[in-house]
Amino acid sequence: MVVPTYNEIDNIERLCREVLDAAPNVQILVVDDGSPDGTAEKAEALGRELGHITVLRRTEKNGLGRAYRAGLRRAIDDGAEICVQMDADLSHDPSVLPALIANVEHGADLAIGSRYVPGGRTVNWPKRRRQLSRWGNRYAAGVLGLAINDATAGYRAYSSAALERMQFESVKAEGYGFQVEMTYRLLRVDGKIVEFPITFHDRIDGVSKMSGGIIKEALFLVIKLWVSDFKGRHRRRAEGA
Ligand SMILES: Nc1nc2c(ncn2[C@@H]2O[C@H](COP(=O)(O)OP(=O)(O)OP(=O)(O)O)[C@@H](O)[C@H]2O)c(=O)[nH]1
Ligand SMILES: [Mg+2]
Repeated sequence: MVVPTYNEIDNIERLCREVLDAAPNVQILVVDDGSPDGTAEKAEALGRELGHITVLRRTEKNGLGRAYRAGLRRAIDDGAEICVQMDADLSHDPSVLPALIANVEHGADLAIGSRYVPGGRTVNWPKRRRQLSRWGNRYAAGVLGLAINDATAGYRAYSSAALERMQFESVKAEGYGFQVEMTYRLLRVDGKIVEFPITFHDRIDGVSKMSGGIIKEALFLVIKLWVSDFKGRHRRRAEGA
């Protein structure tokens, strides 16, 4: 399980304990971008106490996408056959973990913890955030023709083979766009995606790292992907003619 962190000292202990309670065989890889609040040190201490936790320390806050690319690479190199992505802020319920993993064990390339399929929901999210997420998903799915209800979701389990097949390290986006681009890539290599309903809770402790820049990046990314898709189809048609 790859958990990117930046200043998550108030959440990291509860997260690690709950994850290991729910799924005792999981290996947690905390990818910390030099959090000044001591998140990495705390995670290392927890690792000494509980086992199953390693920390990949990076020196600069470089965005979610970069942290995930480095973390997924390390997890696969360390032998993981299934890689889970989870935020550190307890928005993603650890008790769902076995179900997400089971979906991949039973043949999915990607199991998405989805807020927008029947049974899924968001709790305590301000109306503005809820609408941004809902319309962001409709926009991405509509423009790119993705039959996915929650393409921006950050709670996911991938088969490592599928991650390699879609060449995840060349995914460019950094913020929410990262999840959209990963979903898009997987569908382009005919990956099988399952959406599993989750209840998403707004963070209680710590500070959100969401920004206007991240939203803008996602907006432009969808257009960029659409253009490259369009050009690809055009080229294939021309070659076929
Ligand atoms: N390593 C690393 N982790 C990050 C970075 N930005 C965010 N994170 C982590 O990524 C996860 C998601 O970030 P959040 O701030 O919760 O962003 P969000 O869930 O999109 O937004 P909220 O709904 O407001 O919480 C958290 O675990 C953060 O600590 C970064 O630049 N580097
Ligand atoms: Mg969050």
